[in-house]
This record gives sequence, structure tokens and C-alpha cells, in this order.
Amino acid sequence: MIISSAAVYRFVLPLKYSLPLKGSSLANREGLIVELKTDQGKCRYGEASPLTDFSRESFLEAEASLVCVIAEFLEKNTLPEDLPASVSFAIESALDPFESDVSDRDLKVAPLLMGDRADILLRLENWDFPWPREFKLKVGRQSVEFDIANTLQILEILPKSVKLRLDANQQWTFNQAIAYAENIPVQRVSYIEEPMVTACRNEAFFHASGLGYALDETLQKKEYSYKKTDGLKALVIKPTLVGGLSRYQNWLKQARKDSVRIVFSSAFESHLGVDLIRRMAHEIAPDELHGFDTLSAFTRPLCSGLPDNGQRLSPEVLKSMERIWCSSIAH
Ligand code: OSB
Ligand code: MG
Repeated sequence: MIISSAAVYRFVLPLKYSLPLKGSSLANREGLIVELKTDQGKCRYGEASPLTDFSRESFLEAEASLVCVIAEFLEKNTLPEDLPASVSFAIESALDPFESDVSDRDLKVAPLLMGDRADILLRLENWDFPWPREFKLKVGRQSVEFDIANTLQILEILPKSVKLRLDANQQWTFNQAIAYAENIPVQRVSYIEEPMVTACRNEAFFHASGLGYALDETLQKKEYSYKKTDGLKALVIKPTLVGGLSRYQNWLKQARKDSVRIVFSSAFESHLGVDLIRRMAHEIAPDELHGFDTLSAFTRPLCSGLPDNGQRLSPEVLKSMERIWCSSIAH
């Protein structure tokens, strides 16, 4: 594929409500879209939208890295090894030769139960289409007692066939994690993402509680490499936070052999970015329930998704963003 020009755009999208992160909260989501144009006139897209509190790189670092890497790619056709995760995801997506329509792909999702307890209960009580196999619920933000009561109340509304996947985002100590697990019916939970501050006691937690776990933040560590441990149920892949496929292709192959689930998930990217992740999820784990229920947090979408067949984003969408860099080379 010959790339003849490139541009980087910055978008800012308002969120419906202030998004609680680990130490802060977010009112608007900011991100970067990269557009590469081939010598055939086709457009290829990537998105680099680091998420505060979750990404190692800041927005400004991602921006500088993205521009620098693309400029170098246009000039020398080479890519550096060690890129920030969001930039690696953007570049690998934009250079992926794979072309197809993502919009009609029927991928299943585990809805994310966001907001306060009243919002969640109302949403579930009014659920009027077929139940998904699983919902995702965040825990570890308030007291363990609160989480136990909340979980039990939600499980009461759900049919017995529907399970929860939980996510503690590393907020608990070992004792808190055990206290929680002892007071809920663990057979109704598929797994809990990152129950504790570090992953090193996950196996001990599983042996003591019978509750399996999934890895998310742990995968973002540079030193992580895949290893099957007792009770490991899933790898949660967030390309914006962990990078492009080349970094974890081998983990996924091994995980599949070990029957460890591979769950792709978004991290509040724009609709375009989520479509790029959907494309990966469809290739790698088409039957899984993925974590794409983040788009509902925006008041309006950036666009209707990744354009089909190498088309360009519409002029209105392009105009709604700020073009921060562009370049073309003569062949
Ligand atoms: O911890 O799983 C997380 C979104 C942004 C940052 C971190 C996380 C999330 C999600 C996405 O929970 C939704 C999902 O995984 O279903
Ligand atoms: Mg998680």
C-alpha cells in the first residue's frame, strides 16, 4: 500500500454526564483521528485517544508521537518499535489492509451498567428486549457493603440465566475482595476484572473464593507476558490502552488454547475508534460478548462509524474537528 498523504485531526466530544475515572472525572472526551490517503485515493483511518488515569501517555504525548511517526513513515516507510499504546493502535489500524463493512456486523455486547444504583435498576426493570447473556458491573468505588447490597439487588432482577461480569479496577485489598465474594452467589458471576491492587494474589483469591478473574490493567504493563494461572477466565483487550494487535497476537493464540476468553473492549473512543475495535473483535473472537457499551456516554457521535470501502469521512465530520497536522509527499 502506498500512502501519498496524511492528516491528523483533533476532536472534542461532550459526554452526557461527567465520567468518573480513577482519580478524576471527565466532562469532554478528546482524541485524535489519523487519516492516510493511498495513491489510489482511498482513505484509511486510525484513532489515538488516550484516556486520563488509564493510559500511560498524555494527550500531548500521543499527539507528538503520532505526528512524528507518520511523518517518518511517509518519508522512510519505517515504524519505530516502542510506541505509546494509543498511537500503536492508531497506526496499526490505519495501515491494516483489511477492507470491509463493519456496520452490518452482528457482534454481541455485554451492556455496561453505568450511573448510580437508581439508574441501573430503572434500566433493568424496563429491559424490553431479549436479555444478553451477561451484563458488566463496576464495583470497588464505594464500600464493600454497598457493592454487596447493590450486586444482590441487581441479581434479583436478572433472570437466573443471565450472569454478571464484574470490574473492580484494582481497587480492593485481598481481604476486601474475599469479603465481597463470600457474600454474593459467585456462580452467577462469570469473572471479575482486576479485583486487587496487583495481579499477584489473583490465584490465591480464586482458590479462597471460587470466583474467577480477568486481566485488564495488568495487560498494559510492559513486562506482562501471557501465562495461564488458576482461575484466569478472560483477557480484556482495550487496544487504546494496550496497543495494536502485533503486541498481543501471541497471547491471544495461547489464551485460546487454554480456553481463556478474549474480550475486546472500548475505552470511550469515538464511533470510528469503536468500529476499528469491532473489526478486530470480529476477526479474532466473533462469538464473544464484547465491551462496546461506551458509545452511549456521548451526547452526540463524532460520525456514524468507520467509512466503508476506503471512503472519506463526510465534509461535515471533518469540519467538526480541528486539523492539527497534514503532509503529502510527491512520488
Ligand atoms: O476498566 O474496563 C475498564 C472503559 C475505560 C477504561 C477502563 C475500563 C472501561 C470499561 C469499558 O469498562 C466497558 C467494558 O469493558 O465493557
Ligand atoms: Mg476493566
